[in-house]
Amino acid sequence: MSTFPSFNGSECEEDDVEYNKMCDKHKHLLETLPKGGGWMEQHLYNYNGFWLNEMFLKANLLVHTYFKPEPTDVVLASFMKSGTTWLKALMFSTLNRDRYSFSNHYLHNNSPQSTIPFLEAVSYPMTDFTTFSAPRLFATHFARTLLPACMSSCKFVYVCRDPKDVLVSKWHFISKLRSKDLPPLSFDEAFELFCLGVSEFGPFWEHVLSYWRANLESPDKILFLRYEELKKQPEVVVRKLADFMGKPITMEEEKNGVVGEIINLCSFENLSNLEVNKKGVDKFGKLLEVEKKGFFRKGEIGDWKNYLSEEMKDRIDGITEQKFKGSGLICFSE
Ligand code: PAP
Repeated sequence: MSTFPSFNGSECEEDDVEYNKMCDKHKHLLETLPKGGGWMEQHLYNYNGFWLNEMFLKANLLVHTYFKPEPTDVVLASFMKSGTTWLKALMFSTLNRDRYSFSNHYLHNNSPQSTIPFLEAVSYPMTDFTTFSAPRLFATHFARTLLPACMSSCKFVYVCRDPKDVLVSKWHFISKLRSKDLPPLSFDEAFELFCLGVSEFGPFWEHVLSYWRANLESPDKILFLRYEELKKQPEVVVRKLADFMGKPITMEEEKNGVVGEIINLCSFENLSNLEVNKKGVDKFGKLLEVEKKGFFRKGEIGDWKNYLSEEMKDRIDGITEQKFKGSGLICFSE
């Protein structure tokens, strides 16, 4: 039994009728869905209110067709660049704290990305996730409403972040992944697209709201976190994560400083300085490779101040205020 995957699918018949039907649907959707300007590729497609590229649209159909959730699953959900890498490391090391010593840890030799598989990275035939031990951990950037309804039996950890920092982080990240056939995406263009909601997995605000509404409906099923609170009070969040994943920190562990060990192991300073995270690539499915160091940039709150004019800041804050109005969600005030 393994907690983390090899990401390889098992063999199955080539003429899988269901798969072919799904591919036809994918093709039809690409021909008919509304298109918007892509960050990585030329186009994004608006699927049920959210913008996906061709690969992520296919992954979404695969998840709907083949993914079989378990009530014990814990899914880390986030909009891109909101703290996923950090949460992957924290959730994995919190859940598996009896399995690895902090002086010789899995994360010393393996990237955080390898700990929890992304649902967006699934391909056909799908990995046999039934071999994973419970609770299985998954990650996703899909909005809650794009996931199968039967996943309401799972638990979700949702992490959100100030959209201004998300935009800056995403622009840096995507600039490196952008197709060489396209001209570079200027920050001004990225800003405009982001404000219009045209952004992989976006609109940002609807994404946050999709999980916030689910959180209001079933508070025991969703742990709603903010990158900023994690930066300010990591120990509070680690204890919450441990409780939520069904493995509370014991008195003995508190005495032994386990919470501090987890925080230090997963800190930006520690992870970004490990050799394993400085070289090579993380592979996501068959089509996407990302340089490991690309997941670590500054890891700060408020870097947007170096990129956004006062007018740009006011525009994003205005959209946030208007979209979150009446939802109970607190805006990002930094
Ligand atoms: P993803 O959507 O591609 O998975 P994600 O991990 O959500 O990316 O976000 C990356 C951001 O988290 C980067 O922010 P920045 O561009 O503003 O610097 C990255 O630096 C930051 N990050 C990664 N690991 C950590 C960490 N351990 N602590 C704090 N921030 C981190």
